[in-house]
Amino acid sequence: MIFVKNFKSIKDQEWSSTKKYPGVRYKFLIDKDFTKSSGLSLGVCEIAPGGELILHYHAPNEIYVVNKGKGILNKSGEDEEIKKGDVVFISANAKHALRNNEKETLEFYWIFPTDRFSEVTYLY
Ligand code: 7BC
Ligand code: NI
Repeated sequence: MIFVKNFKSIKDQEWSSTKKYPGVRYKFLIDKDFTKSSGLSLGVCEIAPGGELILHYHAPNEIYVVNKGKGILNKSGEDEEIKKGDVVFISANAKHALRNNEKETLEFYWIFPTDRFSEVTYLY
């Protein structure tokens, strides 16, 4: 089974957010809760200036693809600036965080090797 989905097609999907991550909002593009997909899932996340996806870890590996802006990636205690065009591999249970200290919104895609985002257990 193959399908193509455009970012514009999620215009109608409400942004999700959580109090844990101030200034962070996200939508789901390829995700078994929304699409006839399995094995992999992908969503898009925006971090507003001053916002932060706080330090966390989870059992599945994760990939980030930075699409807009710049951010500071915390790699289990070591900071590295990431920017548009960068891709990041985060191994299982590696602690990571991402904050936006810039004036421009940071946008990135995340990918999990799971059917859906909702099955990823976030630990802190
Ligand atoms: O963007 C979100 C929303 C909570 O999650 C993906 C980023 C991550 O590191 O797990
Ligand atoms: Ni993560």
